[in-house]
Amino acid sequence: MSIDYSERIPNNVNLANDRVLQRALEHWQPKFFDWWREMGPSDFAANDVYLRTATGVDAQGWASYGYVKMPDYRWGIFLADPIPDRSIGFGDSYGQPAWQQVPGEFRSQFRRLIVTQGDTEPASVEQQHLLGHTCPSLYDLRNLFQVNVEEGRHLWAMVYLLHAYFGRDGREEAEELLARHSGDADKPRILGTFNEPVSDWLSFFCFTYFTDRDGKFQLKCLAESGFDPLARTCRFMLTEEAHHMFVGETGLGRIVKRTLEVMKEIGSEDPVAIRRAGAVDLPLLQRYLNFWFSSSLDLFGSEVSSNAATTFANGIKGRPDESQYEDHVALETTVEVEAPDEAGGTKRETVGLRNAMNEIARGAYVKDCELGLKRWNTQIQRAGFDFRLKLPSTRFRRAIGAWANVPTDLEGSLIARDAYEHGLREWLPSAADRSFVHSLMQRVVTPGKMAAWIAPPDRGINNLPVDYEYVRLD
Ligand code: BYC
Repeated sequence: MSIDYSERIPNNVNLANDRVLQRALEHWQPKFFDWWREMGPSDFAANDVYLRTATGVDAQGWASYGYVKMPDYRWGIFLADPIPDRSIGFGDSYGQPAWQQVPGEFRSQFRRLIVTQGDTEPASVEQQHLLGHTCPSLYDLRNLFQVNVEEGRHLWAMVYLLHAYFGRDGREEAEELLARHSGDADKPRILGTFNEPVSDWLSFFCFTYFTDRDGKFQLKCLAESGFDPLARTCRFMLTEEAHHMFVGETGLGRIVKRTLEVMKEIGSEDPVAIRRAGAVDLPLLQRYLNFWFSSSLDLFGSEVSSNAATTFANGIKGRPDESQYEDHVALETTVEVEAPDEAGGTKRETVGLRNAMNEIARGAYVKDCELGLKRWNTQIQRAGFDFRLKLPSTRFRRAIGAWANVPTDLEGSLIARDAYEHGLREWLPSAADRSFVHSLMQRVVTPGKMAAWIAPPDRGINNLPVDYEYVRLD
């Protein structure tokens, strides 16, 4: 079904045929606008931004570009086209027809996951609230705003499900999604990483590289769901999500490129000299990677999780790319999971495969994270330098799961707590690192110009030149 843009809420779910639902969503809409005005990108409401808007969910329609003022962006409800005769791809109901309604017995489990997913979307917009003021270029400013409006749309995607399938509880949850706020002492966002400040662009690129990538893998799991509207929503969200990770990966790659140029120019690898020349030294970048990677690993939940086993058994949440596995029921198989033992060492526990689903998703995520590091290390090697970026161990600095609060070094070796506390000072960004990074955050808005700490992108958006006026600021 094509998207109806004549409606107050653009949609391809035939909203006009369900007046009650339409009215309920139209009632929520002004609250969303209020939230966007208050918590979304600060200022820039009156500026034209060269944005991508979905006008259809197929290959031709999903990316149509043009100048839009952000408050006029057409946030709407877009589900990927249904797969005819789709059946449930995993769990106890494997092979049965996919559900078009939420089965009553699984209602609270579905609601919990949809609320958790929904909560992250506005959270990320709140985290990025102030970044526009310190953009390194107009190109980057536009990308930030593209990410922001799409996260707003992803909130709409979850709010639609809550309103359409969860009655009064769902409407209340939708209100709560606008009431919790990132970092709020009384009403924080649900998951840890979404309460971390993203107050500089290095953090923004790390966030879009690592945290949006968690989004990719969680959406892949939910795109497998037996509840068809959820699966279709997530399939379409994944097409938009790809750009967010592109922003992170190219952002970090451009920082590495610029740093290498500076290192060659000054003929030094000394962090002090590199900083004096206005670039981000690689050890500093490594500390930011350590921070955001370890925080994002927690987003997969515990290594051994009865919640994960239940949602898999019930056909609610599958594995990323479920079709690549042979056994979709996963009832008989066991796997080994590593955990710390009571004697200060490590042990291997044998657990049912269903209980290890979080760990399986996390493993796929880690592999995907490694690809970017490989590329950046090739850049560094080609430039003739020995430094290599590295992901820390998945045991390092965990707050959730078997390794929560277990002191380890970056390699994952167990160490004494005071050695850990001491080590954190060189493994994570220090106050001096953060204040240096903040000192670099000077706004650059001349079309085509870049801040001195980041290289220009290889190409512009939608085949336009890099010096295109992606945001009209006057
Ligand atoms: N922080 O059995 P456990 C995205 C809670 S990102 C705080 O270990 P489970 C995006 C957990 O909720 C993707 N709490 O794990 C990216 C549970 O609490 P309750 C977001 C945490 O339940 C960038 C308890 O610990 N989508 O889209 O199997 C920009 C025990 O749970 C954390 C989803 O996450 C944490 N890190 O799995 C914009 C998908 N981790 O319920 C957007 C939906 C766990 O006992 N969510 N807990 O009070 C889920 O699938 C699951 O809730 C989780 C946890 C994967 C998060």
